[in-house]
Amino acid sequence: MGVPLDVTGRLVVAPPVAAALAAGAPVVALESTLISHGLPYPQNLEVATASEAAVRSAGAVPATVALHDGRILVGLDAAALEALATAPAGSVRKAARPSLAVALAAGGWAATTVSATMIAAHAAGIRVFATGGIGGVHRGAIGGSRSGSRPAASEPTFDISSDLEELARTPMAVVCAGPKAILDVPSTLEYLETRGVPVVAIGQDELPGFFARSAGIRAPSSVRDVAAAAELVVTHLTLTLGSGILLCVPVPAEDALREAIAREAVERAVREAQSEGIGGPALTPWLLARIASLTQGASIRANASLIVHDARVAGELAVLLASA
Ligand code: PSU
Ligand code: MN
Repeated sequence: MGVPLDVTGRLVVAPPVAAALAAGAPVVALESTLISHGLPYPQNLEVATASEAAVRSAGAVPATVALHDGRILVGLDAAALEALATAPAGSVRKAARPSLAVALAAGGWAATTVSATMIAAHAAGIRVFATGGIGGVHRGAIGGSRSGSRPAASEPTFDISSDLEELARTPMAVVCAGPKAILDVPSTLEYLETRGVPVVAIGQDELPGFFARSAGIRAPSSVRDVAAAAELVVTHLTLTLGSGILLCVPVPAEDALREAIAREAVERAVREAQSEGIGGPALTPWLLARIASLTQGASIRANASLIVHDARVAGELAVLLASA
């Protein structure tokens, strides 16, 4: 067809992001599925705007990633953020590695998950990315579950997020508040270990638990602060192993859900999703919305707070890496 087969033809890097990258200045990629599918309006727009502001206040340039009319946008302006946040339910696709081509071919707006955002950010030359919680091994994906339970009679769903494979194959630092608590967290950690992804908690020994400060298990490794994390990131990326590195910071204490409250809501939502036959890419948004209603909005406060906090920490990390 004579079409150049290269992602750069699809990539549109916003001028402030391109300028920062050309100057070696710090840049932080942000994803957009949490805007379109993870949080309701208006909290989604507030979080998207506050995350960009948090990256800027740390001294870095934010680059929110989304797809529009066949192009991969790295860096959105205020109008684009608003378009994503206010689009009618169901009108924005959720683009992950397996659905990236379909979403580009379909045109219109699509939001990028962790996997698709990593692809875009890496192609643009960005080394730091902040999200809320990564996707992982869903409860029941491998039959029984090591986090909570699923009826014993159920067949394995094999629902394992493409986020994990992306972390295994794309070299960048991803800052999150831990794997989402809706997942089988121990199995998610095992998967990441098998695929060679370091998982590092910052500031505590316990793995952050997304809605709660702790997942109730020890993190595979931990560092004292962001400066120590930056050193580890440099060492990891210098090895050119090809994999990313996952940095986990706990949700700010004032907005965290109590562990027991979070666990109860998560387990009930997972049971209901199973009995209602919810699965595939719709599962994560469905669970997050159901938990929001079960906790009367407290989970949204925690989710919003941890996303903005992750963006700030990622900004600090990017600044340290730019001067390393
Ligand atoms: N973090 C949040 N809310 C979200 C997500 C992350 O606080 O909605 C999104 C990310 O885009 C992540 C996706 O990649 O959820 C995981 O979806 P799945 O389980 O279908 O792979
Ligand atoms: Mn899935």
